[in-house]
Amino acid sequence: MRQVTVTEHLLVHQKESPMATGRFTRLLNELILAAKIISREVNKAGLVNALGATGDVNVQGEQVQRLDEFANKVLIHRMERAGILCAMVSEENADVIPIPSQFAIGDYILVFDPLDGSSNIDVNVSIGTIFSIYRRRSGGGDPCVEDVLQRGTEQVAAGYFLYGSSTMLVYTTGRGVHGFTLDPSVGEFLLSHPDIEIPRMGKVYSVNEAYWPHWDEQTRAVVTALKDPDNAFGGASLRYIGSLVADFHRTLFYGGMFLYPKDYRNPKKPKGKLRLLCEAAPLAMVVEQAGGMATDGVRRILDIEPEELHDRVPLFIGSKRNVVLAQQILDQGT
Ligand code: AHM
Ligand code: MG
Repeated sequence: MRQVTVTEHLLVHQKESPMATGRFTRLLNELILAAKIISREVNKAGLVNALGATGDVNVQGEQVQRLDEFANKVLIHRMERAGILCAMVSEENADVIPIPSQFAIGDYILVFDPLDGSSNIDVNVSIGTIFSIYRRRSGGGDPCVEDVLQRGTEQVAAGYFLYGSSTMLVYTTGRGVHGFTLDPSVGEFLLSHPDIEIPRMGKVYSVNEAYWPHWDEQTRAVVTALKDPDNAFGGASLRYIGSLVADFHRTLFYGGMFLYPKDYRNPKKPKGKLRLLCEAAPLAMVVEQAGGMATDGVRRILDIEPEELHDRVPLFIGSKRNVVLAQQILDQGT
């Protein structure tokens, strides 16, 4: 059987793009190597004392897990040496991560959530790495925060690695969405899901419904509609893993909608929990490229101008029909 490796796939795309210099392909290849290292560590986590918390609290006020820290270090270590980036942003770091002066500087910016779904690490539930790539805005000199604060529409590429029952890479460069599965026997990601398209409508909804008391009336009305067998949503099923990458991945293939709304009565989460740059924008690019939709309840996620590196945003993401229907219910309250 003819099997296409991710490198081959990247090279074909590089050839099709008039702007391609090969640097972007190198960037993705470095990222893939980092993800393979993380995947290896995740797979043997229970054996090598890699589970549990470090005792530190990150910039988001969350417990840092040992594997969070490991994944963050691997990504920074590999990517700063690649010679292609001018800066990085990690969910785990408060500020922009500069490229040390001993390494070559490029003009791409990498934004990532090193290990999404950390709270699931110790119980062997799927987790993932989310990434997003931009070009820098300004010319030379040290890149500043403004270089990084770009709308999702400016993303050159975005995707995620899912460390699940198998390790997968799903990514887009703006020409459709493609999925690759890591074949551990050869250490290569092989094309397993070309041209992924999300169903136009799906019956599965995904939300942490324990937050019902924190939601406003419109959000409650959306979730009530999702349960109603007579509603246009079609009488949904609920699935919630608590790992965004895993919940998103299921939504991408089965259709439906994932939502993490704002917590109206929770002063800690007035905009929900998820981060615009590290989580929402990359998945919004993937879902749109697959024919789906992502909003914050009012605006298209990709059009939102970030104000700060770790801005949070409510997220409604999935099949177009589901997100439009949710939007219509939310609009009724405005
Ligand atoms: P993390 O990036 O620190 O793991 O946090 C984000 C995670 C998402 O993966 C998931 O969708 C969400 O937190 C779950 O939050 P909650 O426990 O509030 O439902
Ligand atoms: Mg996350």
